[in-house]
Amino acid sequence: MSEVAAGLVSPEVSVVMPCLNESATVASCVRKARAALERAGLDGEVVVADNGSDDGSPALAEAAGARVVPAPVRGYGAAYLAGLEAARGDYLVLGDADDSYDFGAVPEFVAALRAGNDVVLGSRFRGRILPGAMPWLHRYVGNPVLSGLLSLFFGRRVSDAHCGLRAMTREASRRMRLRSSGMEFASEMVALAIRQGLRVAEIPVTYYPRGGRSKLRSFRDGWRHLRFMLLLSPTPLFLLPGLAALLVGLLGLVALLPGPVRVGAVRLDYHFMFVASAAAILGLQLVVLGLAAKTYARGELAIAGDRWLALLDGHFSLERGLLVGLSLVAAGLGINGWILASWLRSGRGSLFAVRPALLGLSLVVLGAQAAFGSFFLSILRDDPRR
Ligand SMILES: Nc1nc2c(ncn2[C@@H]2O[C@H](COP(=O)(O)OP(=O)(O)OP(=O)(O)O)[C@@H](O)[C@H]2O)c(=O)[nH]1
Ligand SMILES: [Mg+2]
Repeated sequence: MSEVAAGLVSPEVSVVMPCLNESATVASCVRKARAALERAGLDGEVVVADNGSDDGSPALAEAAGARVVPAPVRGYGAAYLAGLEAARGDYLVLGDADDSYDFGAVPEFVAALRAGNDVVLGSRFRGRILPGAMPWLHRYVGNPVLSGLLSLFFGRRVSDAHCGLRAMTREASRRMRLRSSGMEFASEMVALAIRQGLRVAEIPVTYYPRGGRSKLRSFRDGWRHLRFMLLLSPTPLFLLPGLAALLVGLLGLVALLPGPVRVGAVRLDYHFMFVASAAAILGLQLVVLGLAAKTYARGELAIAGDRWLALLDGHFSLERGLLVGLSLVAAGLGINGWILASWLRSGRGSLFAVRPALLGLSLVVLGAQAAFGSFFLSILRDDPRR
């Protein structure tokens, strides 16, 4: 038994595989990874993280030369978290135990880490996808859409956010503090690497048809990726749609105040003013929620450097928020008070001042939202005992 296998010295590379009932393939994956390490003269170990196989996979993996670690919690991410915890290498290479990736590429990933990258992602879309390896729903819808959203939300183009063959340094793993338990672990690693400004590279890889049965459930796991990304992205989730709705709503309210507006052959009237009012109110609601979510994220998730928060830090105070909010309420009440007064003065006859009344009502609601929203943001931002 070598010193590495005996646990006396830390190996340079750990190849970590999550495994759930992969008896058809896990041994061959372990052997391929070990052979690749040996060929490249790399000092390494193979760690298989299993949490519930009942088909003898762990024993097969061990016989093929892996160190098997049991993961207490179910799930792809949970298996990786246990595997990474047990891994001792400075370079960590991650890959499925289903023979869908060529572990012969391990040295290439290690070389990319040695070249200074913190995270190296395989890309099947820049490489090759063999016939039968990926169903069309994943190939043309799921993967491109989710990878595209991840690129958009997190600000860096990645061509294949879910490739199962990837690598990172131990230092990057420590900094990211990954914790997703399901398939969204793949998205988490890419998203956090980008957020934390780590050096991310892509290497084209080939995707082979897997042996054994897939553990991936398209809709459940697709949703887990999507919800993970949304929960980390208040800007596209709340702020951008909120600002757009607020702007369109306010413009509509102002434009329709004097009377109907013609846009080409269409006449926009009251109905659209109601829509505009609702849009403005909803928009401000979303903006407040977005700012609250960002404020929370700064404290809880230690995500700094956000320009919206910088804007809040520079310009927001509870008093200013209240001043703006209460001024809007006063303006709205003023408009509706004036309408009421003229109605009373005219002998309470028929009343038809829908446009200004709707503007007034909208201003009251927007102002109240701004005032209460300011309190809420202040609760999140300030210690009241200061
Ligand atoms: N330990 C453990 N491993 C899991 C679990 N779910 C999936 N895996 C393993 O994680 C790897 C990826 O799962 P796959 O079913 O291959 O998912 P996929 O690669 O996205 O889908 P396919 O393209 O169909 O292979 C495989 O090695 C699985 O055995 C789990 O709950 N626990
Ligand atoms: Mg797979």
